[in-house]
Amino acid sequence: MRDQDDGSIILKAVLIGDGAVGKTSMRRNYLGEEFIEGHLATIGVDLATKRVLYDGEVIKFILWDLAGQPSFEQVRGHYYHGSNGIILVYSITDPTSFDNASKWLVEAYRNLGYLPPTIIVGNKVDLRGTTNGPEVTTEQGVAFTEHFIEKLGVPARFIETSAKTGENISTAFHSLLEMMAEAEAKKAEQTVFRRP
Ligand code: G3D
Ligand code: MG
Repeated sequence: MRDQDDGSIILKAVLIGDGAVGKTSMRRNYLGEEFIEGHLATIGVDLATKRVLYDGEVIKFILWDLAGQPSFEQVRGHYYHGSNGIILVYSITDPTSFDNASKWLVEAYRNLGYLPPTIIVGNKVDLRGTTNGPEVTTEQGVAFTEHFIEKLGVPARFIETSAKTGENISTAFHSLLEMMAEAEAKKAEQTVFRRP
């Protein structure tokens, strides 16, 4: 989709994953508070945007972030609609959030009917080795992502981040942008090709 004001390409990405894994913190770390463009009060979603230059084109990158997890049941359809990319977040300090990661992908697929480019994020790496409880290892994250790519044939990448220290946060978003831009370019090519 293109912005009607300046013709820039609009790419939408949704943040998904269990509560308290750091989705909002990641978004804030990447964009800062001031970039919140709107709040869809009725469905409890914050929309944050950033204009980025990719391959000589201005891209308006819109991130959808749930303002509160509880009301999500009623809004999922709206939330996922038209997504060009997914940021699936779990916390390395919360193995349950990792176990639930595949459920989130299934639910995204159910709502979209396809899976767009996805970045799988193990957040809170700054806490690795500091908790007394079980943690999710890098190898587990890698294995999950490889399994996902193999099973579903979707472009996906894995990264570990800290929204607290900022480690790998911009790399994660840029990596997703790259995959989304590639997917869009491919779609555009196919459209041209199909024309009589
Ligand atoms: P959510 O949007 O996925 O629900 P939030 O998660 O971004 O609201 O984060 C939940 C809590 O985890 C917050 O703590 C936040 O500060 C913390 N957090 C998020 N990312 C990181 C990280 O990378 N490292 C550490 N150490 N903490 C993180 P509070 O105490 O405010 O609830
Ligand atoms: Mg949040």
